[in-house]
Amino acid sequence: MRAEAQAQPNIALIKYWGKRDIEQNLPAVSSLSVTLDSLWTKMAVEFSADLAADELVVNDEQSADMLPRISACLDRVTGEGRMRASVTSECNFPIAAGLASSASAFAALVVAASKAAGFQHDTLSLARLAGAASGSAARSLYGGFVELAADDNDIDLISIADADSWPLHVVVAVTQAGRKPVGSSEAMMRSASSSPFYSSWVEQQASDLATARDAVMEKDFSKLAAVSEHNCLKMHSVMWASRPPIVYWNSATLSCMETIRALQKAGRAVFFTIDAGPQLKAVCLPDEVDTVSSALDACKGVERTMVSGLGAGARLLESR
Ligand code: 2P0
Repeated sequence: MRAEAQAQPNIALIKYWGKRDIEQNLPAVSSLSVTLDSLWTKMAVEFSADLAADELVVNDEQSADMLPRISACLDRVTGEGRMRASVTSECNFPIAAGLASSASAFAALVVAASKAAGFQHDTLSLARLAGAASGSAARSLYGGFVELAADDNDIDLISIADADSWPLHVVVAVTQAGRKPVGSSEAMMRSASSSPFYSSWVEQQASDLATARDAVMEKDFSKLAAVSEHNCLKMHSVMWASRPPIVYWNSATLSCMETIRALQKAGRAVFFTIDAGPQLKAVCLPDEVDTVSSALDACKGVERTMVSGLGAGARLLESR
């Protein structure tokens, strides 16, 4: 009746931006991500006949705003008519700030809920359940380099390379840890309905994905860097050209980009990516971590940096 699971966020190198089906939360484009190891969310789920309503505690505080999405996700995992649940979450990094906290949260939630309710879902089924709650969460069920294929009626997932097959590191520069002004779902819908660049974005995604997949297979850092930065900037161009525009960056985000450009000019193996928030994520080879962290720490407006290697997919911690 009680189970606890852990999942780590993932960072998309080829981005998910846009929905094919809003009701089922199916992505309009395929994506490719890396699962992190040192940032994590733990979720404990306990079903009880004594509860009158679902409860959610995040980092020791009641959290009413996320509860409807959590309850809907539990309904999908167990079917309706379930017992009410007490859900307790712990997260070691800023929430709803463009750091993929919903990805690790829903990935951990489906694993814990499935076990607590006595189901034996396979990983793909769990990924689809997580993806229905938050598109990027499906990828956190898997470790290492993960590809999410957006097919006509559902999603498919595959870990294309293990975390230890190519030990890339991610340095996250936190430029503003507060909650983002526009949620991803709303921003994606606005992009699809008003950005003149949206259809080109969708059309070009298969080609970017193929290039990135080849780069991972060949461990070709320059190739992965070029396609990832281009894909990221295209996604943000779609947003900037929406009406009203969606601009997640701040001036520190731009300073961080300039810092990465300077490191690249100096021959360092590093590239950047930016999601639905003002934080910059620098992806680099292990030898470059100290240099990249120090350079980003020195950027005006950077509150802190966090370093992570690549890690495993969501997993059960305990159940009883
Ligand atoms: C991604 N992002 O691929 C992209 C890049 C943000 C920018 O997936 O609406 O929370 O819940 O399915 O997964 C963030 O959006 O969106 C996201 P929903 P989600 O990581």
